[in-house]
Amino acid sequence: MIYTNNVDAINTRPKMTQFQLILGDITKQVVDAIVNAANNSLLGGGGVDGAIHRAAGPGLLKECRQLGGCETGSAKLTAGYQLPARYVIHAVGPIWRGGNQGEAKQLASAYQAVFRLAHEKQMQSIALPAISCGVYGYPINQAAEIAVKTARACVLSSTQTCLQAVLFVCFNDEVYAAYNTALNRGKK
Ligand code: AR6
Repeated sequence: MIYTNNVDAINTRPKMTQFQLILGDITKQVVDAIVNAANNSLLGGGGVDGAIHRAAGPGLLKECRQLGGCETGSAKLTAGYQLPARYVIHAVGPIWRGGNQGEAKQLASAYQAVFRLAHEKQMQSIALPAISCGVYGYPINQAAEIAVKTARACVLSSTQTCLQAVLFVCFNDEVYAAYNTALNRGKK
């Protein structure tokens, strides 16, 4: 089941960028790009990465093999193949090692890289999972704060953003609650 809750909007003249919170599966989202929580190899894995590769079909792995991997805190773009989304942005977040190994900066950097690519391709809508919050063990409340704060800053700093919708896609209630808190905290 998918619950949509329009939780926030940022006035990025001349258009509004709307932030939406969704409980559901990112592979089903009809947007310009879905974001993958990938690893440095970009050759697939479990979690949301596995789900995206399964839904996209073998063409995605073939293209990923040409990319030469991706550094932590960066992102790379591919086509979406059999997904409803036109593109996949493969972002690599940090593995949680207790919080004193630069994880917060790396996570913010991964989100910034996503927004740079979205801006370059003049995307109107993107869907993001909770990068690093599964296998990589990042505490969800801290990660949600970083995701929301960085997304807001990226949208606000771009004077010509085409982004009209930023979807935070939460796979379970705990993730949803963390994003809900983070989105509400930043509201004035
Ligand atoms: N839609 C939306 N969110 C999902 C979905 C889905 N279909 N499936 C899982 N999630 P994870 P990471 C959520 O582990 O922590 C892979 O093996 C999940 O509940 O996918 O960045 C990669 O290849 C969690 O909240 O990514 C890397 O090796 C969030 O997505 C490694 O895992 C991220 O969990 C990356 O680990």
